[in-house]
Amino acid sequence: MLELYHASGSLCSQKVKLVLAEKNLEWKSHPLNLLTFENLQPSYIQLNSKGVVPTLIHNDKVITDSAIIIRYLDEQFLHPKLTPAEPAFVEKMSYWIGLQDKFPMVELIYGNFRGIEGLVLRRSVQIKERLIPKLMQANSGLKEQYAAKLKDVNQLNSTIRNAKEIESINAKIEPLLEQLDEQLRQTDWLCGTTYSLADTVWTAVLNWLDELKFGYLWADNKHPALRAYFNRLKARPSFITAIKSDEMPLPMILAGLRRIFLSI
Ligand SMILES: N[C@@H](CCC(=O)N[C@@H](CS)C(=O)NCC(=O)O)C(=O)O
Repeated sequence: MLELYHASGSLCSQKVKLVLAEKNLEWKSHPLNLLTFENLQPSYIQLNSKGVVPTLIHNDKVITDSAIIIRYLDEQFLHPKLTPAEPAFVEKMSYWIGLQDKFPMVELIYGNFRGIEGLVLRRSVQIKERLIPKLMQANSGLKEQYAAKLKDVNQLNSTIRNAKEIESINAKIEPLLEQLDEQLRQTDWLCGTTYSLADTVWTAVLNWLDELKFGYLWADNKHPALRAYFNRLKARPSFITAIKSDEMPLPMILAGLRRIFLSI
């Protein structure tokens, strides 16, 4: 039995959901509401010390971090294999996953989201800065974990409030897309002729960039190979299952809005 702690719309959860869908695996869903800070509750911190989604449970084993989870799933569930057979392509897959992992997507999302969603996300970070010290005080056994979380949250808040830093993160998107485009002019998928874990990771990222209105970077005649690739990714059934149907249920949205704006 596979169990996944995840959140609707979360980039890192989507990477795992894509792999589960590609492999047609059944899983038990434990949705967390990040807007009511369920991920910061002591019971979840005990499972995932960083208080982030996703977390996978398989045969009583707890696995955290999306890059580790997707590799684990590919090792445990062989059909279809999402790691290329040739060592050179395996190396390439690690390169593409690592490149994405190093890119500050959280800062990019929190710094660029416009409208009400952006406001909600940025307010949630400020609320976390006040909430975590209280949780730390009430749960002395988890002091270290909450202290580390608070540091991360303070860092995130300082980055997203700094327009220059967000601008400099944004300026790194196009060179990244150019790298992808160059590869995709040579091969259909990032690691050759077959779809791999690298493609699942970049599906979630490109979709988020599109949501954040960076899709113009591969529109028109810019990066045509990347544009065709994104269309191929969107045509896969896994995209519908893991991303298009990944909407936050209304009661969760309302609970989140109440928490963020009315502190209830
Ligand atoms: N490196 C981790 C990052 C996980 C992560 O940052 N998850 C975000 C959602 S995409 C989260 O849980 N944010 C809530 C929070 O930090 O409070 C992974 O890939 O699993």
